Amino acid sequence: MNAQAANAAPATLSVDYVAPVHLPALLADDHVLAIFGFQAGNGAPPTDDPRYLQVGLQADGTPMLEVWRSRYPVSTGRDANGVAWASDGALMFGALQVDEASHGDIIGASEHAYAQVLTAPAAHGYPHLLRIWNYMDAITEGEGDDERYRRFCVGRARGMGTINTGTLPAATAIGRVDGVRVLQIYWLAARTPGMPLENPRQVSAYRYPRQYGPQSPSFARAMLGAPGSTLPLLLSGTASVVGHATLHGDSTHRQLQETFANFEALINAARVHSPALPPHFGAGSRLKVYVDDAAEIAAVRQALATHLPADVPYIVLHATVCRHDLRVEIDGVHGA
Ligand code: 3EB
Repeated sequence: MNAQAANAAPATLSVDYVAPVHLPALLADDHVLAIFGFQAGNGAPPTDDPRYLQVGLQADGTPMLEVWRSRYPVSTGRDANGVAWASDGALMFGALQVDEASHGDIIGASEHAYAQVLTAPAAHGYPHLLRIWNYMDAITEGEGDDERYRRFCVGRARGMGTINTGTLPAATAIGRVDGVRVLQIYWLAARTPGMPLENPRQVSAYRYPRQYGPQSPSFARAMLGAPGSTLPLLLSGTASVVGHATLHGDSTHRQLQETFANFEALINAARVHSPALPPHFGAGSRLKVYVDDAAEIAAVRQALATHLPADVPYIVLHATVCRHDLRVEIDGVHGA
């Protein structure tokens, strides 16, 4: 452990959804680590603050910003390689947008992006990747191993190089429906390592069999913060996958049920190490719900009302899940 890590203040992060009218006040607050605006298309972002990222996913209903806040003041900047960042002495937010055509194709773009995802956090003194989000257009376009998601997995693994699968970050990889061929990636990294977790109901994604593509997906199912941190449990994109198979391909309702069963098992696995974590979603949880078919959003909202206590804030986004037979996926954070 280096001297910085030994002296680092414990990591702290809160996640909230707020109305966009609050953007100026949020930008003026130096405890804000990152802000995400969900809006399809490539319209100009409302600010060039490096903490703000416009994600090209259409939010259902009233637009909301996702805000990450720290207990510590934040420094920000943009590096020559295009990485926008903010850091608070314990955590680093970073974001990168890579034009696919400039790197040949989605394999080249993801390889290029991941070389930076692996080097930029370490260069800033936050070498431990906890959580990564990947957003790309038309994720299920292409047949068999030519599918864009499978090609993204190939480029991601090439860019990561030889990484120990036991240290992979939690992640989301979701399709935008905006036609913009730009890979959007953002991450949360830390001075001290977290604890990656797997789901006992699921085969580890990095061990998926060959039938899902030439390169198994490089992510852990969840990440716990280092002992002493007050980080919420960081939940990867979770869907109706049991073992390695998709279940209930014909029913969004049953896929939601299976997804919540997966979360319950994952949270139980986390509680072995962090018993103070509540066993069920509640006021300390924040969820992002990705729905494949926009026509099903109303029904999904109804189903969520039966699965979730009323005090769980969530947002619903129209997005393409990375397997044709997955109709819904959910990610989020879960804390006390
Ligand atoms: C799954 O369970 C659903 O490739 O980074 C979820 C979260 C999924 C992350 C990724 C993919 C990824 O396999 C898909």
